[in-house]
Amino acid sequence: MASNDLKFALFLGCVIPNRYPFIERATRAVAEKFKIELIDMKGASCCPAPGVFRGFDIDTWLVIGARNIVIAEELGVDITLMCNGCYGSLLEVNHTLKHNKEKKRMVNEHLAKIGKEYKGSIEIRHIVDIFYNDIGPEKIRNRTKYGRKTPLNLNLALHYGCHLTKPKEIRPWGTDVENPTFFDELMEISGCKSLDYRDKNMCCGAGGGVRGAFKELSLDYTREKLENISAANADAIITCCPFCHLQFDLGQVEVNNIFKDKISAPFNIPVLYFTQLIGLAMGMTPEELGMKVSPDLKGVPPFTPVKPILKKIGENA
Ligand code: 9S8
Ligand code: 9S8
Ligand code: COM
Repeated sequence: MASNDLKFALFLGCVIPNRYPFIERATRAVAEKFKIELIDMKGASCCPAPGVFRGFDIDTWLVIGARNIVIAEELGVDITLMCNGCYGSLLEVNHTLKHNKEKKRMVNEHLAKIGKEYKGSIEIRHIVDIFYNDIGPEKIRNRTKYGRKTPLNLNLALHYGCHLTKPKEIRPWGTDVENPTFFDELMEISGCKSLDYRDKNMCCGAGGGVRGAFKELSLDYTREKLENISAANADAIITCCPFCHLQFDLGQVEVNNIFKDKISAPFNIPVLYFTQLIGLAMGMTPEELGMKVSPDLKGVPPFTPVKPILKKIGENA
């Protein structure tokens, strides 16, 4: 069977295991339904984050990235991942090392100290790429058609995020990355509509080390995005990157505090990772998709409640 074709090493990155484990939960649960086999990467580290490490020292970024890629090379499978930043780093490290002999030699000199060698034998694939190009929107729509008694019928504000689409030359999305539609196509399932909203392709504000270094500035971007998203009357924000997810989810609470004099009313827009939406459309339960939190647990995500969505689609909130 073709199940073997969809076999990948799953690169987790830092934000999902540390801050948003439900993204992994939901993605694994939905991947299983589509017979995507995900293999753990023992010993994987930070990718390292493109907006941070690459900004300081390119060679360090290349060596750490290569070390992660080698883990999957040894497993003999391509890498898939759930974060745009990890995608940006590993994809671009891999591309650089496949094309630059000098850098490859430098990297392998370092890796030799731990008995490893970068070969350049695998590809790096965002999980959106797997769902869009390997499985395809039509198959997903077919699988979701009979998943629920009633369609979801939600108005969605999608956020692509910067590193998903750019630089376009080494990404699988075609040429028009200023107005991409692949993620919209993927999410228009179960009666859902992907809304046009002002400056849809603007950064969430978090990336490039901005959240770490200039929190208020980064949240001002988020405020602007939230204003545009709420003007479009979105029922939910859909992400494909845990860092964007954090910035919209936790960041929404922060925006409501920091900018309370600048905004007309506090925002309260549920944020879903895209595999959670696919799962809901397929009739999977909120529990299976990591959408239920015990009321006794404090300080765990989501910080902006997803209850309004669950209520709206008739799930027990
Ligand atoms: S790893 Fe460390 S900080 Fe992060 S999540 Fe995504 S980018 Fe890669
Ligand atoms: S975090 Fe995720 S991909 Fe980035 S740089 Fe601009 S947008 Fe949000
Ligand atoms: C954003 C990653 S997803 S980084 O902050 O640009 O490194």
